[in-house]
Amino acid sequence: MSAPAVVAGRLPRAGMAEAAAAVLRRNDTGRIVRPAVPLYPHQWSWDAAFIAVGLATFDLRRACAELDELFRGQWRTGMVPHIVFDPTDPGYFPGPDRWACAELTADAPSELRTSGICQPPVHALAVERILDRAVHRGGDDARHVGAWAVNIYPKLLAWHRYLVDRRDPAGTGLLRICHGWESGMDNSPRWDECYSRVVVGADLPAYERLDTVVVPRQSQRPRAQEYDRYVWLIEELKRVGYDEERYFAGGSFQATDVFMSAIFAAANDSLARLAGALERPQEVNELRRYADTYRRGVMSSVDPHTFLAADRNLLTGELGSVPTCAGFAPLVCGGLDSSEQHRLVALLRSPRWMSHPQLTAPVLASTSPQARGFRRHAYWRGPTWPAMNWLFEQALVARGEHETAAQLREATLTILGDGSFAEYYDPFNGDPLGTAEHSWTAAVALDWLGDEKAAQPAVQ
Ligand code: 9WN
Repeated sequence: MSAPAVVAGRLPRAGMAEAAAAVLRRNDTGRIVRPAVPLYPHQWSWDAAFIAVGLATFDLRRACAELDELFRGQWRTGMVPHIVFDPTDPGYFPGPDRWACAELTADAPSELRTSGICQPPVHALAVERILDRAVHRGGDDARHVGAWAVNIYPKLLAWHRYLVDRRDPAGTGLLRICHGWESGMDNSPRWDECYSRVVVGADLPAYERLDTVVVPRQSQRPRAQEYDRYVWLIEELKRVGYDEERYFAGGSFQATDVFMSAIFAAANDSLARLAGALERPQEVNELRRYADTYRRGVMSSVDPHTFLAADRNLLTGELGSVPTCAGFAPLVCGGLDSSEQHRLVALLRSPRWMSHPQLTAPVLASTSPQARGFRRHAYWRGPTWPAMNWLFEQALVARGEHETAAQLREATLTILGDGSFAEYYDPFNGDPLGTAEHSWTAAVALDWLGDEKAAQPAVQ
């Protein structure tokens, strides 16, 4: 399929779904849909879930296969690694040799190579969304998806149990992370304070970045000093053989992640519904308990002065104070009473966020445009990410905030009308940033534009 012509620099809405599907097809190796070529040539954990949601709009079986492929990389502990490497492509740093997971722990799979950290658990949300579409569509494909769900359910359950057991052994209701990459918002100012305490060892093995070759505008990617810290943390993880307990006993980056915890609460709701459909009452109770625990954890992180949820540096006890989109985590998991929800949505719609006078359209910037550290081009420090807008749009629908959801959806689709399907966008003028033809951007556009819109939002 060739991409439809861009009319006067803007894609007509009708042609956008076709163009987005063409992006996914171009990024498809036949086995995985790469996030972007050549910047991200492997399978990333949370990208794969968004991508599967997009694929489901035109090829349900392919959507299932995408998640199956990701779960082939699942560790014996249940962890779904943040990258499952394509053995044929050496074009990403840090690659499998640098992670050396299988060499250092028997928990990592030996038949394929992965990274040794994880990303937000959006997978159960994606599975439920795919199932909704399948039910809506009916026929053979729906039967296929039904059988597939039975098969993927225990893998999802093992993944959720991993997060509870290893990322929150004290049962606080907040998941802890060992690397900013685990949050999916790598370079967000959420983590500045945590990273400022990471001292890079003199014995950091030399390395060569590949991302800055592909995205030559350095201002759009993390800085060298930041990258050194990211890569150094891998060395720390290697030294403890990727053992979570040993890492959290002394590792130099340790934080609770409110956004990941909120996603986890919502994902447990989704998985509990699937467990119910599969008639597994004990697991329904277990998963509902997790959902409640993590919802409560997120609520306990809400700063009463800013109304936003805050991450905590576990090494200093300090709460994050920079207003980033992650602060709206309570919308993702639900649980606010109506006046609290009203207040949070009013903040979202205010000039600090979606109504900021310089925004080209009312999107959600990764960092508040009014924040001191806001940088409109810098990675996770200001630009808007369509995939995050989609997640929050789904959450707003689930919370009954239809008007704000529609505003966010329409604003994002307007920006996407340039046909670039970029990784992220300058929220002040809609310029595409990072890499073009990013799969999760195309995927969320497809979900929004899907003609058979599933009845339920992905987040419920
Ligand atoms: C590191 C693939 C991934 C996304 C992350 C995004 C970015 C990687 C990088 O790309 O992270 O994992 O090299 O910057 O921050 O959210 O999953 O699209």
